[in-house]
Amino acid sequence: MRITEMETALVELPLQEPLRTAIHEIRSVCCFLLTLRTDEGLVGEGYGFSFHMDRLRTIRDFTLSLRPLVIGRDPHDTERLWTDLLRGLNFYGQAGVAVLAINPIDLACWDIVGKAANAPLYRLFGACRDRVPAYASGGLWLSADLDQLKREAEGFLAQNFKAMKLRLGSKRWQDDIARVEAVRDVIGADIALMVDANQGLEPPHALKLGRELERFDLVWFEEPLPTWCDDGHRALAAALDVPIASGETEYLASGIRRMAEHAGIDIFMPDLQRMGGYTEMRRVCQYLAVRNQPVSPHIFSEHSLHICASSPNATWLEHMPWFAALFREKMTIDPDGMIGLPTGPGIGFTFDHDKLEKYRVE
Ligand code: SMN
Ligand code: MG
Repeated sequence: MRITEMETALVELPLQEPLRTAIHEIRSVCCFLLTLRTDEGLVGEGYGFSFHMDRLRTIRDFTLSLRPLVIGRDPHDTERLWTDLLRGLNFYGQAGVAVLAINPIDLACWDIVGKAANAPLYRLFGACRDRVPAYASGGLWLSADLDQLKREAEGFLAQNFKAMKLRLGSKRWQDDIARVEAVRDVIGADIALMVDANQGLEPPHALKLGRELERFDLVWFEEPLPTWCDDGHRALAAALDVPIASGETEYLASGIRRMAEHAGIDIFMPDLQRMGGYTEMRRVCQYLAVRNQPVSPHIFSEHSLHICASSPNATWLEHMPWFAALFREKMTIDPDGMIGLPTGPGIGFTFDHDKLEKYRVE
């Protein structure tokens, strides 16, 4: 089988309202859709994402520049192709745009591999479960006031979620504690709660806040410090009872390995597009399994489902609803807060090009 064509499209999905985290101002969700066609008629789909359309165009252009390395290749050669793409981009570094540009190609190749085998990807990867526990992540932003937080937490419970994530990073730690209290008041003690400071804190502030957070029985305290701050994370993890989660902003296995060896992180959250797709993502999850460390993939829920269902050390799926509009098939949350794996071949979520027409930009 050979790849014969590579097509791209840009879409901008609107948000109901602008969102804020400790470091992001989010106005819309920009996605770059990639379609690979083959001489056997099978089609593979992958996508990348950014909050900024002009910067996403640069990623798209990097991906298109890889065309000569992709056309004519057998999509089953995922490892060989991935190595060639990374080597082809070596001049631009092993992080950032160079790696983000590889991700949609790798996803689309794996989609074809699954379709050729007529099996959902997680079954080809080696299944360990058919449903995964999910936490709600599309809400409880730093931009929400206490009343809005309470309404959103109630909304998540009504949608069957048994876990949810709250963004922190207020100037005063007391304000963050009030946010946690407001959400715990609504959800009670039995619903799992995570918090995410999005790298927004200085070490002394993170330590003070972390100590105050210990009484809320949190699943994790995510990205308290800048991603590169290994010494600070190690000190924090040693001082606090609440588990420290991080990794979404690291690139490739080398980034996750540095963090695992030096930062004392308890829970790892590799991000599919910063890993450059499934090929490296699976390597990273297996590396963490060998270290007996838990993993909870960062966003891209439809695609991360296959990682959660084939990694014995995966704990929670992050349910981020932003990308649902891209696909014909939809995830559903069972009464016990679990999400089932798709039954269709490959990724099992296919671009809804008709509905996406109105979001297209060029
Ligand atoms: C996050 C996700 C997507 C955009 C901004 C912030 C957050 C998370 O760090 O982990 O969900
Ligand atoms: Mg995060």
